[in-house]
Amino acid sequence: MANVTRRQFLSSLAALGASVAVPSAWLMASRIVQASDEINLNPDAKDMAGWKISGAHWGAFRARVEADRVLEIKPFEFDKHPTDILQGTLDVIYSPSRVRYPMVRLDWYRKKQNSNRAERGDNRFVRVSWDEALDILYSELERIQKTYGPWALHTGNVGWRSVGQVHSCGNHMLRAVGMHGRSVGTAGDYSTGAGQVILPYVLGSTEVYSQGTSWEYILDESKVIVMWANDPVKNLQVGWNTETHEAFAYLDELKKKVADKSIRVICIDPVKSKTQNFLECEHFYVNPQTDVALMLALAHTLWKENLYDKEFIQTYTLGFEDFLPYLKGETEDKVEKTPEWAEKICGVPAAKIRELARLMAKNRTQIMVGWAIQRQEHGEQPYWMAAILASMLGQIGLPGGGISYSHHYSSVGVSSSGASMPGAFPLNLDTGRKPRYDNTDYKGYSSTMPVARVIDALLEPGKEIHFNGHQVKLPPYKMAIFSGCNQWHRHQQRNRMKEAYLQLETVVAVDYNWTATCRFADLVLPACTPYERNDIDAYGSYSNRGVIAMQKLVDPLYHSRSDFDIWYNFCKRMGREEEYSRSMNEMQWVEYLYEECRADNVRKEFPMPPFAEFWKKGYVLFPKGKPWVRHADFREDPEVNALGTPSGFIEIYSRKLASFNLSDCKGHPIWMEKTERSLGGKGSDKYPLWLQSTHPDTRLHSQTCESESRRATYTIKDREPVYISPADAKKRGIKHGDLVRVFNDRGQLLAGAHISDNFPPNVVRIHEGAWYGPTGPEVGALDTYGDPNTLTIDIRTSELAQGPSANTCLVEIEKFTGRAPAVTSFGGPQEVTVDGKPIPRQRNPV
Ligand SMILES: Nc1nc2c(c(=O)[nH]1)N[C@H]1C(S)=C(S)[C@@H](COP(=O)(O)OP(=O)(O)OC[C@H]3O[C@@H](n4cnc5c(=O)[nH]c(N)nc54)[C@H](O)[C@@H]3O)O[C@H]1N2
Ligand SMILES: Nc1nc2c(c(=O)[nH]1)N[C@H]1C(S)=C(S)[C@@H](COP(=O)(O)OP(=O)(O)OC[C@H]3O[C@@H](n4cnc5c(=O)[nH]c(N)nc54)[C@H](O)[C@@H]3O)O[C@H]1N2
Ligand SMILES: [Mo]
Repeated sequence: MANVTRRQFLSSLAALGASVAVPSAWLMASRIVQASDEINLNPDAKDMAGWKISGAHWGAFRARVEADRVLEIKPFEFDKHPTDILQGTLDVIYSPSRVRYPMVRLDWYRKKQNSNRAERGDNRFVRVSWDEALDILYSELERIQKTYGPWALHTGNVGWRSVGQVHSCGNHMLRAVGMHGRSVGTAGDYSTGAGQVILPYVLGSTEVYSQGTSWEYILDESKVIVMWANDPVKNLQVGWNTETHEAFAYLDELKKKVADKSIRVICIDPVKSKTQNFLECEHFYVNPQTDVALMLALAHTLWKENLYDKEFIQTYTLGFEDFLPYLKGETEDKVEKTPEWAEKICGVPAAKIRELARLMAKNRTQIMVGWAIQRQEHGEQPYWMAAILASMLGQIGLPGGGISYSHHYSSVGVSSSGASMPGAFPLNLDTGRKPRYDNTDYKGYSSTMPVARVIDALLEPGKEIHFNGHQVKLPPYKMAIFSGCNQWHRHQQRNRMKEAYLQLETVVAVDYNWTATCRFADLVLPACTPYERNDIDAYGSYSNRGVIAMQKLVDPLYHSRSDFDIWYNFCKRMGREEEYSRSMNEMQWVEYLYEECRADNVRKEFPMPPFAEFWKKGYVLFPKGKPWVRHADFREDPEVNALGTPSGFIEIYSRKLASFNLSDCKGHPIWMEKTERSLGGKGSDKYPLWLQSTHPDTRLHSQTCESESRRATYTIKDREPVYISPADAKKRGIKHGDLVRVFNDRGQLLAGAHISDNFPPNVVRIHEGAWYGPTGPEVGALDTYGDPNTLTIDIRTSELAQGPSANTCLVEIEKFTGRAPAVTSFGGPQEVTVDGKPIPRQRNPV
């Protein structure tokens, strides 16, 4: 997936899905949705005449703007299930943590690449002009290419940059830097590192980014829905493109069906999730990180009680007979995977395991797997094992049955309209001209590395690792550029990162927020927010429900500039700015992407109005697509509609994977003990509490954490909450609202104790995305706010996928009794003169 953005990846899959899903007769009858058809104008809508429109991962919205100031933001009239996250949007613009000016780290300003790197993170920066900043950036890239070569520059940037296709900031950075010279890119992402690698071997596609069976079918046909490590009510608040929140209408329906007992929903999760509380459905507790054992015991029951679908196994799968001996205890480990065996590991009584197996076999059962169980050590195994379980149930390809790995993401399950969505500003050099430094000599190092192994590359340069069937030699890069991702939020194990960063000569961050990634950079460039520029975006990531205008609300604040502007001016230093922009400005690009999309849709009989009309109105909506069943075509004819696996069938045993001969991913899924596991597992004597760092209910990762008004709704003593069970709190003398220290051998942080019945003993949670705020730059410094990646472990999921393992983490918690240091995460840099004298930062000098 190197150099393929998630959107491109999605649109190619969506296109595939659409061609299967949408019969042409229906296409012929299509039309634009009229406001009166589908928009229940909400009561506020009539007051919103003249308000501007824009979009975000957390939904489309209207903004009241007066005298170049955004005064109010309300959900777009179409959005019937807006999220509270939207309330953070105003503060995104006016946050005290904005990057205001181009800034250079004090010691780097003085000594350039020979700076004292251990000072990184002390947050002292010198303000420079845009000209000086871009000259510095340009000459650094010249130096890197001349002194080293393309292996020395890291540009891996797959992250949750804002929506908007013209200003897709990663594309701008890659295109501009790519005109200058080559660099090291990354493969995969932090979301589904393990899942997207294992599932193509098993089911023939990543599945995690695939459109899933439509909710209509699920609501009509499913009798049992198993939400396995899955919290859609929390996670559907955001989407990869501007989110429509249409999936919530179906979740409302599901709630009714749970109440009238026509569908049983079972949430298999150590924690009582937001979804389980919302649906008021059944909670099925499992010990953390032990799902594979539970799945094996379910499979064992299906086999032992002859409940599995032999015909399905025979017709659609390969290798069951190679897997069965492991289940029966006839392989090396000599352990039969009985419910009694599993009970000791997963904590679920054997009788309850049998009961669940029978329930799933006797009813139309839809399994929906979330992603957190593959964001842990051996995360490939539960994904593969869940596919085997679903194969044994024999319902894959039936409406309301089978398995899905994506129904908690970006409104998957809301059917696709079939319309085309706007393309993006091109990331690749497409002009036929070569980069200024056309050096392809990577000195034997790989030009692409798995994204979660970027810190390994600094600490173990030149190490050869396996990655998805080939060898990767980790490049000892000297310079890194980050844009549209927050590396010092997303990556694991802060103190290890600090040590690794000592290897870096120069670090550049482009952001609108003064995140920890900026704090630990040498050169910081102020991007403007998406609300300070014009753009266009898809409305709905998979539903392709429409096209949204992102109308500039206000001019860029302070000295910030759009990413387009930044890199256009960078390209001037090579005299290639017109080639970069194709001689089109921002608004011309918006119109160009719209017209391209419109031409496509005219061919598909989805008429769209002329650009000026669209821009004035602010959106185009398309009719909802036809319901669809995932894998139905495969079920209908497995020869003609073969899967993308080596054999074309579901691979219960994979010869290909077995041939890689890996220590931690074999020819079929197996149960493996973890490096760290609670409840008697390794390390639990010293650190008994399992820390899960799930995705925040109140934010998108680190985005909107900068909003003071939003933080006020969830922080405790100004710190990120750590959720803890009443029993664990009591044992430690901790009361709700106490300041606590959470620690292990990797780090320590302050957090606010939030005692909750949703959490069982030995399980605690800190949401990912909490801004890292160390007391100082040194290794081991206390994090004052509560970033869970201060504590997580930076190990691979396996040799196969090399994904991140954030959810393999043990900690201890104690009441904090000392004098609490102030939170250092927010409010920007400490500006200093070139002599190091502090310059006070005004609170909001717009
Ligand atoms: N412990 C733990 N860690 C995790 C996870 C976990 O479950 N547990 N989850 C992982 C997952 S799944 C993911 S996807 C990652 C997310 O990691 P990231 O994608 O890095 O997270 P974000 O906080 O969304 O960071 C996006 C950054 O881009 C900036 N940005 C937004 N718009 C623009 C723009 O237009 N221009 C520029 N220049 N910058 C912009 C934002 O201000 C923000 O700093 O985190 C991973 N990390
Ligand atoms: N509001 C909001 N929504 C988001 C995001 C966000 O930041 N905020 N981020 C988006 C992104 S980039 C991604 S990748 C997805 C993430 O989607 P996921 O990775 O699926 O989400 P998480 O919230 O990390 O975890 C989901 C559930 O898994 C459970 N779980 C964790 N470990 C285990 C385990 O060992 N066994 C079992 N059975 N359950 C376990 C957790 O308790 C939680 O209820 O969410 C997306 N949606
Ligand atoms: Mo993600």
